[in-house]
Amino acid sequence: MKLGIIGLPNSGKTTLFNALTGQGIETTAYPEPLSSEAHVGMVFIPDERVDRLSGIYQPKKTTHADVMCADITGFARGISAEKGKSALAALVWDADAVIHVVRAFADDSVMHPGGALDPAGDVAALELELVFNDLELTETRLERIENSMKKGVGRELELEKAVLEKCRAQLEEEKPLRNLGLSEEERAAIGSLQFLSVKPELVVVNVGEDELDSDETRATVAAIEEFYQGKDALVFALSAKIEMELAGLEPEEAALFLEDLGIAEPARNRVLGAAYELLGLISFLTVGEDEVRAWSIRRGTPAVKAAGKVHSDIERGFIRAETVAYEDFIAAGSMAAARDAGKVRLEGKDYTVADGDIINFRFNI
Ligand SMILES: Nc1nc2c(ncn2[C@@H]2O[C@H](COP(=O)(O)OP(=O)(O)O)[C@@H](O)[C@H]2O)c(=O)[nH]1
Ligand SMILES: [Mg+2]
Repeated sequence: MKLGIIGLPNSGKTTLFNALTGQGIETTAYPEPLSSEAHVGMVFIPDERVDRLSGIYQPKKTTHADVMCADITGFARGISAEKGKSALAALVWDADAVIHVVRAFADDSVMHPGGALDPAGDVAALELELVFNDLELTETRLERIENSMKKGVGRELELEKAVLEKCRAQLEEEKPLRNLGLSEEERAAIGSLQFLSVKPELVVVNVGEDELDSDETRATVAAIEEFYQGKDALVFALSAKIEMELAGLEPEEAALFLEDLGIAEPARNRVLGAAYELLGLISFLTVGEDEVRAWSIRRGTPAVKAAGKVHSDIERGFIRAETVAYEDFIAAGSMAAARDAGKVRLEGKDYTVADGDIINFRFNI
């Protein structure tokens, strides 16, 4: 699973990347040169449950769930026309979801590629690049399908053709595909095409540190929310600069800094929680004296596949998943008490793992 950070130059992508990954990549007040090299890092997903279980078990090792994150450089207005769709697609194609950073901080020392602050306009401009990419892709594919059908082959492509026509109409109106709200079946029909404007998006409105809670910020967020219509997209306001500073502080210092700013917790936690959800991921937990750990799986994953995350031998030799919901475990106070209360279930291969399940896999090889 991979998150890609996109945005116009100087919107604060690298700053946010540093805040999320704890890395210290150089940020620049001038647009970075166009390059296909993304900065890549792992992001740990904050999870209070892991911290609490770790407090209870005092394991040798505590491991949070993680996802890969890439700071993608090279986006600019007009890039789809200038560099062509393959260049654009190459930048983002392997991201499962996108964090789209929008500049809303005023700072004369940081060049603004559009000349002046215009967060909603910038959002529309970048989405338009994705839309152009997808429109070209749609037209090329439709032409192919129509040619095949003229020759009397490709009847199985009827559904794909119908979905593509729907997509074309949407894209011609310069609207992203994610707003279409395609069904699972429709998505599957066009699944082989690398559409960009269909990827789920977390839009981060990067505001100045004194604008975190202002009317102007709320108005900007509302305008951008209207653009996305809540379909596979969430909009947050934060200050990437503050988040990056916070990420570099010791916990006590960070707490003081937050107090100074009048913020309850770093936006990082909310952003990552939301990103995790957009990726369609949930966590199950394993506990013990050696390790307390969160594992990410796609929502809907059966127990036997979840076992495979831990080890392929456990998947192969799967017998049962001894499962207790995190809340039940905490309410009972210990594994023994949870068992006495009848809260520890023995689940089979096909059991759909739920977020927060604490699982002990029984297996035999
Ligand atoms: N004042 C202010 N400056 C910021 C903020 N976020 C980023 N910057 C500055 O904007 C410039 C561009 O940031 P960078 O993360 O390199 O942008 P990128 O081109 O999107 O990767 C740098 O000088 C940052 O220090 C912010 O929230 N407030
Ligand atoms: Mg950058």
